Amino acid sequence: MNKFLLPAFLVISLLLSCAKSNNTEVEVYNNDFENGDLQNILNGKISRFNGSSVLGNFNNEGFNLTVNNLPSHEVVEITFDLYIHDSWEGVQSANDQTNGPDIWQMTIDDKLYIYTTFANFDCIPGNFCPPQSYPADYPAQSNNPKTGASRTDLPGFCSQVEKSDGTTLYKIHKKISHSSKQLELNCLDVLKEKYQADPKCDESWSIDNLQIKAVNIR
Ligand SMILES: [Ca+2]
Ligand SMILES: [Ca+2]
Repeated sequence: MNKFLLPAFLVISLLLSCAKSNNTEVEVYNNDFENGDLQNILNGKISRFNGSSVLGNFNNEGFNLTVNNLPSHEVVEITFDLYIHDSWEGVQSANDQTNGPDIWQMTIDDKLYIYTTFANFDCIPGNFCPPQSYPADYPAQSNNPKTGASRTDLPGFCSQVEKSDGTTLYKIHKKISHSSKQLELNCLDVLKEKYQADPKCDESWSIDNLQIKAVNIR
């Protein structure tokens, strides 16, 4: 390389790396629920699942988290573990509403970002394999049970014993345009089940390791 080109290349590289450093992110919320912190959460409750404290479990209900005083930002990143416990039926029974559809949704500031169904079955060859919407939105029904899951080997919620339905872990990661100083996260389900002695043992969900970052991209 020409002896003048190398210093020029280094200066340009340095300028580019400085430009990138303007892209800042600030963690505005982080909760693993291990210390029982339910501050700013409406309808929050904590249970033990698989050796960890989780937010939940929920059946035909949900929670509301408000985060205040966000710094200047254009984007927020939301990540959490979503546990789908036991026998969700996905898009089944959409006509008679007996066992499904089993809907789960997430809104931020009243805007819907996830509106889906989960089917928590193991597909056995030769048997009916009830589809789910996730990772697409309801009423999509083109995905097999547990599509997009991170783990499928966890025990059910009540028995805490491994069984065929068990619990499925989905890693949720959403990056959305957002600039206001306050953020309201709402997660809830609309679960359908006709025959059930104990709804929260039949099908439910919980959340862990909830983190929210405010990102400044200017
Ligand atoms: Ca935890
Ligand atoms: Ca159901």
